Amino acid sequence: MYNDKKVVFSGVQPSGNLTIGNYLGAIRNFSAFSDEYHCYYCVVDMHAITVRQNPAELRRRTYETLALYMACGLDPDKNTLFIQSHVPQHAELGWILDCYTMFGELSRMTQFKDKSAKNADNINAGLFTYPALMAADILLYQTELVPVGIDQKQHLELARDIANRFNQVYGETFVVPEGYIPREGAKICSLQDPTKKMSKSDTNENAVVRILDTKDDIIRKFKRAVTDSDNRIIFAEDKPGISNLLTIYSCMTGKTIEEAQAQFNGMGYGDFKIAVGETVADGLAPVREEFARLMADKAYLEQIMKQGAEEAYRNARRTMSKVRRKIGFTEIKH
Ligand code: AQP
Repeated sequence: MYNDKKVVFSGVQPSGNLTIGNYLGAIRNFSAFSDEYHCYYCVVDMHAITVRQNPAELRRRTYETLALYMACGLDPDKNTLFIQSHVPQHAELGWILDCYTMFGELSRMTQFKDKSAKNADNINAGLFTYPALMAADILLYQTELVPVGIDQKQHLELARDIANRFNQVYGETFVVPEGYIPREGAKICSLQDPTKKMSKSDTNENAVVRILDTKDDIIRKFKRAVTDSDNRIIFAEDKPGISNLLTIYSCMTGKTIEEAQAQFNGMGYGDFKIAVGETVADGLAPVREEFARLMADKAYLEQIMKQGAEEAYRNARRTMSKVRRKIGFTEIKH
């Protein structure tokens, strides 16, 4: 805890155009913490390069992700918004924590298994040690709470294990963080395979609704969403497509699943899909407008990056000096 406020940390990879999964499962929930906590929201570009990125696109998406944070309601004067690679302590602590993370633990990570299968020609060491860098991101700021979607739960548990292990060896060094997984929207699924989560790097564009898609594109994708051969609009385990659409609708409107079911009772699937598409497109319209305004002022975005990096750097340094002392690194006075 610094400045008497407890800390929240979360990050998003600029590894693709963000989806409504990233929005509903994570970003949209971030601003709720801004008053009570010191919030660090990071664009984790170092994580993004665990999968090969086009340099110009990575740079553009880094600006875009920062602009999206703000367009989704994060005030840069109330939250520390920054880019991971601008604060070198992430890499420094990441390496140290690699040495406190077991090969067996990393081997069990389902995201590593999924991403290795998808990128069989580039199963690099960074992809494998990704969770140790994520632990560093979180532990560097003495974070209490990490708002994430359910896919990050396993990584977060590993971050807790690493923190506990380090604390046991060296005495209290890190706050052991808790996850904050939203009750609704923690796993938004693909529109083409609703048994899988929606991912920004999915190559099937019909599977993914992006925050910045046009209204027409959003409605077209929802119209093509995979459902089933039944005709009942109910939330049920054997109806993943319909359940996913009901979840998306309920997250966008704030209505409960029961209210949504009652509202669509008796409607055909075609009309239901259009109604969900329109709700999503209209709900995201203000975000798209604010995003366009922010992206037109690159100098302003750079000023926010600088302000965020300086603030993050100051607090990251405090943790690092403690860590270096505890593990026995020598220090020189500058
Ligand atoms: N489908 C989802 N439903 C709910 N939450 C989700 N998140 C991601 N997908 C969903 C949450 O968004 C935050 C940022 O995710 P990330 O950028 O760190 O990477 P990810 O979890 O690997 O997300 P993607 O979209 O699947 O990216 P790629 O395709 O690059 O791997 C996290 O809090 C995540 O839980």
